[in-house]
Amino acid sequence: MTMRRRTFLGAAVSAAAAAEVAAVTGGAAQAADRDDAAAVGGVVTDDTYDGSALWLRYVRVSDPALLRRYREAISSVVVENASRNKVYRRTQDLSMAPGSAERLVETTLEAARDELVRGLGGLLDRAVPASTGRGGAVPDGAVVVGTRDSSGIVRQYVSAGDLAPLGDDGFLIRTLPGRGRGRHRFTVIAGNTEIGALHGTFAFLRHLQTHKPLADLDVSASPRVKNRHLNYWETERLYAGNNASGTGGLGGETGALFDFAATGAAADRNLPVILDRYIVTARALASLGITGITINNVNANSVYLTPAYIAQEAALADALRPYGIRMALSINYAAPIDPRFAPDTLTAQQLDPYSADFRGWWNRRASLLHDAIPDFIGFTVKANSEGQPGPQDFGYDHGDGANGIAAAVAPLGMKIFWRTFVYNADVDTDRLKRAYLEFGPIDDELQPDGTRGRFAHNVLLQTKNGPLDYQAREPFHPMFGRMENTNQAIELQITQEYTGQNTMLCYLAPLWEEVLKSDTYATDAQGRLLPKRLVGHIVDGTAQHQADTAIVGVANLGNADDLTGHHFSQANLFAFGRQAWDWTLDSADIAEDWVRMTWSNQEHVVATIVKMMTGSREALVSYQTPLGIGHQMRSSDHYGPGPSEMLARPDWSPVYYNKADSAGLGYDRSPTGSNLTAQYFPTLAARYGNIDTVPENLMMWFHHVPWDREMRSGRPFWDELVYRYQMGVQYVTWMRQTWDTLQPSIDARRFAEVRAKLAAHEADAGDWRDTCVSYWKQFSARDIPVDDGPLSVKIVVGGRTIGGFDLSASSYPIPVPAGTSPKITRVIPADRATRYEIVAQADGIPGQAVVKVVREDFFGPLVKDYVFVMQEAGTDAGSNRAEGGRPAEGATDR
Ligand code: BDP
Repeated sequence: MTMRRRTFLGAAVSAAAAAEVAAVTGGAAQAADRDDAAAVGGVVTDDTYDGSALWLRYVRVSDPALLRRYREAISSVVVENASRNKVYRRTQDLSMAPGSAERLVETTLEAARDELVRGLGGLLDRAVPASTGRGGAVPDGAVVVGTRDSSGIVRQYVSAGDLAPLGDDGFLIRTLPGRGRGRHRFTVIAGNTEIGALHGTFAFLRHLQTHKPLADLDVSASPRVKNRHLNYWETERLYAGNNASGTGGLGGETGALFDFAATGAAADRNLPVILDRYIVTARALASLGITGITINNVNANSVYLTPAYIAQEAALADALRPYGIRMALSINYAAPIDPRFAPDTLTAQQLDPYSADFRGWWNRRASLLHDAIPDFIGFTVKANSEGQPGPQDFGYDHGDGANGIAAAVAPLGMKIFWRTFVYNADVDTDRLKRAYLEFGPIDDELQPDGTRGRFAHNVLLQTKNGPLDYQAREPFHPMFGRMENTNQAIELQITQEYTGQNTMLCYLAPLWEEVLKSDTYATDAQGRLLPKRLVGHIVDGTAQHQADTAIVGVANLGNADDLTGHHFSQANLFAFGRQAWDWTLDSADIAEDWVRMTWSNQEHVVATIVKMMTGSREALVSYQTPLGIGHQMRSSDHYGPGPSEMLARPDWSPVYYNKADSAGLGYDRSPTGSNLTAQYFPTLAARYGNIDTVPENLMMWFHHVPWDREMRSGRPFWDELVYRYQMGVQYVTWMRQTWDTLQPSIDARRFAEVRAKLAAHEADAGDWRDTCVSYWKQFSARDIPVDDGPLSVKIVVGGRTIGGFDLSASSYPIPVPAGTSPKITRVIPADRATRYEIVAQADGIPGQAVVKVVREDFFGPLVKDYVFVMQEAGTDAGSNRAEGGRPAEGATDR
């Protein structure tokens, strides 16, 4: 049993094994069916599995009836001319590291074929052989992959007209009746390009991985956004390194995904050697339809432009190319003065973006890249931002700088992704207004030919989703909709810098969905509302018809076994890719697919994990930055709370954002304050500008909120604020407890790893709550609210009703007069929707009772285990008097 599992299940089916099956078996299935259950109860477990296959884990279909149907419908893979269109390969001796499980393919159709052999073999738990399909009828149960060019079968069954609307990247999947008698059927997966067919291959496998019915498939899909791109910051905000501390590397590696300069034991694993994890990444990104990776940090090290590195990059590009993943680099604007390029260097005076010197230099560098990597995408540029050099250092603006480099690389077919994450303090006192003030006028500028907008056609402005910096909640960036004349890219952060890093379970797709589906209320030049005007429409070009479009995710990959540092962070990469392909998708549906592909198809497991995920981001907002307060992160790591921090740079400081004082909390960006609201289109400017109409979840983003302001719940702002912090934590408690219930259904290693993360998550969420609430309390000068919170209860002991429990406390001393029973005779929840259970009673005094209180709130279930410590009344320990004689927050007689 164990041996068989190792051979056939999931990640254990190596590419080499899959290729062997494909090559050796030809048309005849050689392996016997494996009808016996793969594991007890039809649930597949491999208790050592480490997560390294990401969502491409092809485990045996656990539902026996479904497995039977799949096996009836699928018997072989047919790929004609799989080896004909060899992709360009620069590195002659490209090779996998010794002992690798993955293998290099030379064509995209080989990648598709191998994936099907591996995937179907795992899912069906029997060999599904591949053939070249020459001659004769299409076999019953065949899965045929190709283009009209590569495949006679595709040509015969799929018309050019059917494929035309799918573009270069899209695909269709159809179940077709064979020619002949009986219920003969087969499946065709086709694209206009081999990459399209590969995308379809992964979509087909996903269909099976998520246990969807196979009969009469007729699916087609194509992406809404042209460039679906990762930015990989190899040195920064890396939470997935194999070092236990989470950020570094071991054994000479840096912890980054790609090894360029590893030392010691890992030195022989540097590129051009290809490691398994690069191919797993390529396959995983192809499964999402990702089109490119900028492989180095935006605070760019120019070493990536040196010949030695370019040779390594070429090898990586060679390995990624069959999967449709192209490469780009981040550059430093002033690279031409870097002595590492001597003798080909410029002086600072020559960094004039209009000069032939400057453009010539960039053209020469880009040409080196182009020679090595003919499909090189171009450059990502962070300029005049956080200390990076840029055109403003030499008397020019962002338009001049972007266009200078863009002109240099345009003849090579390359693009420039120019980041708008700039916040020069001279521009405005409100950091959030600065980017638009710098970029807006360039976009509006009248050109000599009568058109507007100075940015070149091969420039995309890359703008973070919000005007601050990847916070767990921000309003969308006001530039979306305001940059009618410029290509735009939205930049999302997949790596969880501000959202719990590799400790907290925070599913980010709801955040991105919220942004992409936000109504900009953008208008045309006559002030009429655009018919399509959600942020997603702006990004995909349907609102304002920009020629080029992009969605960019700052990736979270490293060399950890699970590649992302937290098993649930894999979901964020998955969701990013799915939303980049189609931003209209529902984040809960994406979560469901991921759970089925990654954990289990058992319905209760799916429902439970999806529920955990979908509320997790709102919970994090709640215990970190509720009601629209921005950036309260500890500056040292952006993980923990730092509400009292004031740094040398005000706009890096939590106090700059919270503006806490005795009147209230929050940053006034309304017309009475910084007037950021005026950067939004009129409908939103009015809505956000007025404290009575601003959504409560953005209230402190735009207003300084008085402590006593009445909130929609009827509570004063202060009470609501404290309850929000508490609710966020109690959601994490619910997640932790709920995960424990899944133990029988989850493989042991991953179960334990997630369990440990959730325990740390809960403790750290509590730290956020306590640090922030106690700091705000110094300004509000109000008591911690008790008794009417979402999880508040009173208890009756010995005929006395006792309440006043601060939800943040971990236990509550209850004074019990001598001779009285310590039993809780009643529990009185503040709200009727709240359920409770007395889990334990005290047997005597001293003793302990536990009451579990549960309710569903707006972002999910909340749980609080009240631990009551019954103590003899009158003793010191049981006196429950706080300083000043006021009843303690823990136990008040009512
Ligand atoms: C901030 C990160 C910093 C990045 C910067 C950026 O803390 O590491 O360099 O964003 O996007 O959030 O340029």
